Amino acid sequence: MAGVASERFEPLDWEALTSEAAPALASLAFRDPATGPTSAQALWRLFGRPEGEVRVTLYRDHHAWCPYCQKVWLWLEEKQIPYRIRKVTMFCYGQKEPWYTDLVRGGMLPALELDGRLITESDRILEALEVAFGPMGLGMNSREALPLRQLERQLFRAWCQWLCVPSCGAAEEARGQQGFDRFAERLAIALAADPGPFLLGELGTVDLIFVPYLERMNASLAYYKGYLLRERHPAIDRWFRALEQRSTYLGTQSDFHTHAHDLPPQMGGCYASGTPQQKDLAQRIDVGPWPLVAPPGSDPETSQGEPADAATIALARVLRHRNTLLVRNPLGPDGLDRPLRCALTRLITGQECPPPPGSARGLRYLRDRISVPRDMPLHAARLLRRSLEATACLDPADPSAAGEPIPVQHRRDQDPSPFLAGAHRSAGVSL
Ligand SMILES: N[C@@H](CCC(=O)N[C@@H](CS)C(=O)NCC(=O)O)C(=O)O
Repeated sequence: MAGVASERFEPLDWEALTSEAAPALASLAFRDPATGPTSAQALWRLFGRPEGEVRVTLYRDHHAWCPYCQKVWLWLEEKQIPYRIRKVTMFCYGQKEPWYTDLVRGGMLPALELDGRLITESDRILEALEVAFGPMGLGMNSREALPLRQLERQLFRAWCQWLCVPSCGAAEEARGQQGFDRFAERLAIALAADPGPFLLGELGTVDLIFVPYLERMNASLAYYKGYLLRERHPAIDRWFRALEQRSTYLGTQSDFHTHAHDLPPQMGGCYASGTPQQKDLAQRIDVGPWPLVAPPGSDPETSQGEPADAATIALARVLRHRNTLLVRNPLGPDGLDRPLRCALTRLITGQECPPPPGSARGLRYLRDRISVPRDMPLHAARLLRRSLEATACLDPADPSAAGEPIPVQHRRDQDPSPFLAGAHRSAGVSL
């Protein structure tokens, strides 16, 4: 047995890893981005219609970080309107494409072209879509929807007031929370007024208007305040659970880690309460383990279990960008090649595979930059982060070495241009 204990487990080579990923690659190819389930990588969504019938182009951001884009994106997916997607860089993570600033002065997102007419401002876009293709549910300008849209803005302001204004201690934090809970409770009452899980009966535009910021509130308040929105407001949890039954929402849904780190530059800062519960939850969101709340409590991030193909999907997505990931990493291609194969071997086989000394910071750099849904779905990202972290912990030289910190003023570490240039091109897919 002594011989076995001292044996070093060799990582799989790239060829073996590629064949491990074959089933996921085949299933991802089978799920044609133009016609399959909602996917952040798609550049066309045809829903079985010919390209010639496409009347709509949606301009949205590369990383799926823009909340105003998400509601338009979801609307088109729910209504199955054939559309083309053109992706644009946000100021916080790179250089805005000049063709886009030529089209939209100021470069704000989203924008949408409908029958050749350019429309900006997400609510104007939704109105134009409702006119062209019919309302979803009661319609966003119905008498019933208008007060709910107002409530969405009130909740948004209360969230900003709590999250984005530095507080001078526990009393002010408590006031921030009370201000937020007041409007969250109103939403819960509106949700409870109807027997179904959605506002105003069936899923409608007004629900979609709530989606982007409720998702971001859920994530950011957990990370920065240790506050669990879904646990605190069961009607809101029921609404999320119903959304999580829909492949449309799952295709656009992000996770706590992504939002915790994409919001600060977009919001001009997010402030942590610093309580023990907050610190503990933030640490878990960054490093795991998942689920974030141990059973029997329910997972505050998702009601969906882990799909059987989550690990191979994560592997397939890394392989797609392997060269750029190696070049962009602080360890460089030679430094990261073996540690990354160790982490991917662990992801696929479960086998611990110690990386060479000095690898931990490169593995953690990558762990911290997996973005959901841009790169892969939530469960695949959890498994990949877990394997990267577990492999970093086996670094024989410095197992606790941190990766480069995630910037908070900007996210130029997430500049998409090298990935766009470096990806093996496949039709209809970006990143
Ligand atoms: N009121 C606008 C707000 C749009 C907005 O704030 N867009 C942000 C992204 S979330 C933007 O494009 N900022 C410029 C950038 O980040 O590049 C709408 O509803 O469409």
